[in-house]
Amino acid sequence: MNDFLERIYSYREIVALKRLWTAIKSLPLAVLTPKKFFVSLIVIAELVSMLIFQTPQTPRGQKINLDEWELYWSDEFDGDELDTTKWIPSYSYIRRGGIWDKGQVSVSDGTLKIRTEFLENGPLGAGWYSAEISTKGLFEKKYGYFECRCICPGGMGMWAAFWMLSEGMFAEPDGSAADGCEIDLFESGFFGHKDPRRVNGVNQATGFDGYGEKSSGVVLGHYKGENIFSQYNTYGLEWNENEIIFYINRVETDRLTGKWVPQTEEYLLLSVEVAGTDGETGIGGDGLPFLSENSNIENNDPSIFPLDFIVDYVKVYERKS
Ligand SMILES: [Ca+2]
Repeated sequence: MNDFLERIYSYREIVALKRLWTAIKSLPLAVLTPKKFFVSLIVIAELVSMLIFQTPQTPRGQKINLDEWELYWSDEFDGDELDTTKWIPSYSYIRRGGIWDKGQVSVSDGTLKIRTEFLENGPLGAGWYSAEISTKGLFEKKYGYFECRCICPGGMGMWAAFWMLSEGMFAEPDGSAADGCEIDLFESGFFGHKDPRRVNGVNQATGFDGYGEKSSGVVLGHYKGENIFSQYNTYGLEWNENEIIFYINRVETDRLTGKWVPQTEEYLLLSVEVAGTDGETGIGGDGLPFLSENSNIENNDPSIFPLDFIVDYVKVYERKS
């Protein structure tokens, strides 16, 4: 049945269909308990809405218990500048519709801020500036629980992300993530979407074997957070030999096994990207299906800028032995 479904639906729709079937099957038993029955109806309504309108799903999986884990590495951004023993900030270069520059990175009040704004006289001239920071070469790790607590920048045509990458992503394609991959613990891109039901969610995704013809990728889904543009939420990934398990606010959204599980060290990235191409802002773009229809940064009320992606911490845990 899976092969048949895969020809018709994308991964996340198959997951929603399976969850819908499970919820429908549970209805006859749930009817004995009014509360359970009511919850089952809500779950069914949400899944039907996801399948028809692509609305975000509420995370409903297991909760991670951090008592079973110990802190291994962290940055709580307590100083007054970026700790460059942990992070390398991007140097000036054009990234999609904007420009990444380390001047857009600051640390204050216990938080990291990646600022997005239009600069007339930026290092590469006039343009929309934001930034990326990465632990490449400074901190790379295999397996663990990786979590970021942050407030996403609420602007159209831009998105924040907490992600992982490995050099193996760019190696000879081998049909798996074993030699390294990209994992997007979250990408926020729905601000300003014409359908308000889609706004308060993020994408979670992963892919391996580069970004060319042999690349494989999957968008796990579009999942709800709590007012992600004004409140702190946590986005996490549990990674062991057999699985990668995605979380929002420590509740599982989905998991992948087999060829999707990297078996080599990965580094961490935090970034804000501006939609467009070659430094020209624009709507959408290749490989950016999650962006809102209004996704040109120029469509925002100028008074929202400068706009910060605010990160309270990044923490990495190791399972207690
Ligand atoms: Ca590979």
